Amino acid sequence: MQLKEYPKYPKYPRASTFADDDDGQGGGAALLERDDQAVKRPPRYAVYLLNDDYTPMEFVVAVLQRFFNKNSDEAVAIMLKVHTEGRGVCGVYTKEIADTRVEQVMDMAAHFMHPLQCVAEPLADDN
Ligand code: TYC
Repeated sequence: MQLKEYPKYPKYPRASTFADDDDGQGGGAALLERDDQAVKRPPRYAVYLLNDDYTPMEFVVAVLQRFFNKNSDEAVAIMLKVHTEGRGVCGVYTKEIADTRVEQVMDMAAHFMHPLQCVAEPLADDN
């Protein structure tokens, strides 16, 4: 079904007030004339796996599937990237979720006594 765009009604701006809404209105911040208090996306964190010489490849693939929702092809590709390049991104999350993923990976690695390392790093400001 092809719907016409409904007329704009600035009195009640749409809930999202991010600067890059792409609605041709310059974002809710301008609309509300509150540039200084513009809503920003929360900072995001990339979670990385680091290579080592001892953790079995199968374990790394299992971790990527379990905690980062990768299918087996994606998991193998990321594991091989880490294996050959030293590190690779498993996912990008808000701080709490990134920290939780790191904790889960480190916990499972310790349980199986593998030296696998997982770290979270802030992405360059993407707001
Ligand atoms: N280098 C490991 C091996 O050869 C495999 C490996 C891949 C380990 C990725 C850690 O994050 C890692 N068994």
